[in-house]
Amino acid sequence: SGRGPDDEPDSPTRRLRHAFLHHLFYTQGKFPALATKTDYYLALAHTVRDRLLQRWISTANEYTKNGSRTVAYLSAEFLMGPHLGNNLINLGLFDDARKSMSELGLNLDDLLYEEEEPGLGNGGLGRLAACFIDSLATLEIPAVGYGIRYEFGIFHQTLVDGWQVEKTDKWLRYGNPWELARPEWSVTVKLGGHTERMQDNSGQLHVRWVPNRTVLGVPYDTPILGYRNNTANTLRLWKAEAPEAFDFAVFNRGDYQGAVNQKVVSENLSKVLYPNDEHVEGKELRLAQQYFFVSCSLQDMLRIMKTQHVPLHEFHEKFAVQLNDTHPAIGVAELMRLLTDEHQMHWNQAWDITRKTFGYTNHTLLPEALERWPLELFKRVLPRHLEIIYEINARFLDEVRQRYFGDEARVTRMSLIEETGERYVRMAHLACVGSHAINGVAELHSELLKQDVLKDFHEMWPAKFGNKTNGVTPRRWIALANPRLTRLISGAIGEGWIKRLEELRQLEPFALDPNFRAGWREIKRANKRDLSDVIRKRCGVAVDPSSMFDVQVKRIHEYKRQHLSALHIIGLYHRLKTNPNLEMTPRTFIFGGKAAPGYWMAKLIIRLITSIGEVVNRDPAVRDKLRVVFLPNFSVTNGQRIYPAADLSEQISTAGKEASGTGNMKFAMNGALTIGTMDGANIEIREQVGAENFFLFGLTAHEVATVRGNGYRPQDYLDGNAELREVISLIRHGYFSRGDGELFRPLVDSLVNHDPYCLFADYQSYADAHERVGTAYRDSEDWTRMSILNSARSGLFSSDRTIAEYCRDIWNVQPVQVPILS
Ligand code: DL6
Repeated sequence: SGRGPDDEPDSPTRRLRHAFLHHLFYTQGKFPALATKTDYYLALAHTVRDRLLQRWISTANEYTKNGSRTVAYLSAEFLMGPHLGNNLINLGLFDDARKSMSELGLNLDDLLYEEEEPGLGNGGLGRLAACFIDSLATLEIPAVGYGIRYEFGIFHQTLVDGWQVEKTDKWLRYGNPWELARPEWSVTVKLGGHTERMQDNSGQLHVRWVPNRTVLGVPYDTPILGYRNNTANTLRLWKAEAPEAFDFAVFNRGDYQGAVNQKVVSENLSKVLYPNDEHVEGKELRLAQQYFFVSCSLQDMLRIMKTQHVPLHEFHEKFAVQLNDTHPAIGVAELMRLLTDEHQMHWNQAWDITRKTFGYTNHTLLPEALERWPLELFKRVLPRHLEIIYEINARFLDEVRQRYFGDEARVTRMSLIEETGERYVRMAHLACVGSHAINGVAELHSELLKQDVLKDFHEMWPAKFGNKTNGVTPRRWIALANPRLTRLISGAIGEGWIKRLEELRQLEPFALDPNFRAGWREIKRANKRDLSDVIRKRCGVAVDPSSMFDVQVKRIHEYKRQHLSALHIIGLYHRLKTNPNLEMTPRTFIFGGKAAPGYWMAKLIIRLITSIGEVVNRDPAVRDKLRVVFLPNFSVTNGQRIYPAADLSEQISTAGKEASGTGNMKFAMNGALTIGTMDGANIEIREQVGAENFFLFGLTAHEVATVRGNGYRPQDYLDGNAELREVISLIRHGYFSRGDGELFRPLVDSLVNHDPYCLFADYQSYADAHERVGTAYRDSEDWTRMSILNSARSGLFSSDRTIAEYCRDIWNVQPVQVPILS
């Protein structure tokens, strides 16, 4: 046979193969007979990393030469997901890698699944940060993501007897080939202690912060590639270390434990990610973590300015710093401290620079998620910052008093310090006062911020407020997660959509083409078969890929209402048991998501879902029509298998509670139809895909407020709904808990007596919407048409669009093209 181009001495596959074998030998120190799958994964990861380095160095060089204005995205979480597949996609080497691996008898997919994903985030907020830095690189914007290199990321979730059990995430166990430590750029961070004042010869007052300990921040850099360009930006995560890891003086006194104590205490700062998403606990270590990474990052920016000879007063021209929620909001006080205490800048000038530097994004409307720190705790950790915050507050409240003469109630509401009862520092207020731009993450959310949570601030500074509807990266969430669909779409409209997602619109006419629809359906079926295999292996449940895959994956929270779906499943079960001949679209309900370890009710919701699964999946009378599975350990990796296989996306939060949602976007892009409330970005998704291609139900945010304002009584809804009564009665009487009437009592009592998230008020509307879903799904041609339209009209939800808006409206940054250095 003739030699194909792949056998040419310098064909990409051949070069990859060589480089791979080289790394297997010289980096892993193995030869094939001894190599494990991890060795193979690591050899390929190093092979790919080599191909990033040239771009990374060229990018750094270009930015330095240019002195480009740079986005610094400060986030306590970056939920990156595995790097290898994404880098192969962005480099355009995915197919070559597959070929070269198969020539060596290896399967690329197996190697991809060997990567332990860096789970350095809880959910939506951290994943958004990851999508954003992907888009920043793709749009060629000079940017650095700054965060924490947690040694243990979000816990691994296992299920034991239907309960969530947490296991430590040891993601660094086999090393991390994607990062480079940069100890030469370490910085020192102070903590605790007290402040002292002194006057210099000219009579000027200086403040000195005398800490009671210092910690070293060591940066670990990961390259973030743009899609098919030469940009490789940096994700810089800080690891905490002791300045002196071993205290010989203490050791010599015979105290080994004491000698290593500092190391242990210091390293605690970046030891573990707090696993709460929408609930804050006033933990000292958490505040120290936040301050640690923010101080490291701002000091790093000052260092960069120095090397580029940018004068200090141009800080805000060199850096646009975005606060991803309030976790980094202490940055406002820290930049003031750095400029005034450490660089002797006058307060007014420093304040002007600070305000021009920061932008603040809010991600939640839940009161329990708004960060506030008990004053005593704050003072213990950051005594100097408390003084600075007092000064900011005094000047700010003067402004409020002037503007709203005599309105002391407003002054109290807006103060950076909460003084009713125990005293707290309000981080959202600090972020608002210290930023020039404030935004929410979906239209409704941004409106509710203005009307409710940040009303006073909006009244005072309306021009500061704006909306930036979230988006997700189509590289990871379509091109990588759904290669079959990617091929079909690119075959029809070319590959431009991967960079310009709005081009998906060109798919619309194909929705009317029966051949295209057949191809679309076949892909969904194949993806469902793949997911069925995963479900069989992980849950031991056989599911039928021809049933409708009805999926709800996200953090478990009462406001997200996984239990509304659970109640409805029980309703369906009840209908089938009482009428075995009932015609019903066969459905597989798939759940996934982690509960915060201390959130008891969320854990009970998981237990309810697994318990329903145990009963329903075993019952021969219904098992052809209903299956219920809870896939453990929802993660980026698992999401990549789940979204492409979904027929129906459940986005059923109580209206007015979900800031945006981003899973809703991933589902729609991959051709799932949505059943959802008028909440978060659902509203914009519905607007885009068309009301006729979206299953809407439930109260609006306004109606929820009215219903609650009128003294909501869940019992009334129960009295008026026979099916709901049966559902509650089955749970109450232990039907799903082997007769144990106690197990779910807290859940049932909460619903019947309080129902804070209005499940009962929405139950019938939800059940009716599901009837419409069932009917629609039976017409598979029409369902496919709607599925194609959902995908075709999802272009707005690319994070490229979101980032372009931030660049234009908030950051005022321009792209910089990177040439390849040879
Ligand atoms: O903006 C990203 C994401 C939204 O899509 C979700 O709706 C919202 O719940 C989530 N918020 C958090 C809360 N963290 N805090 N604070 O993760 O943000």
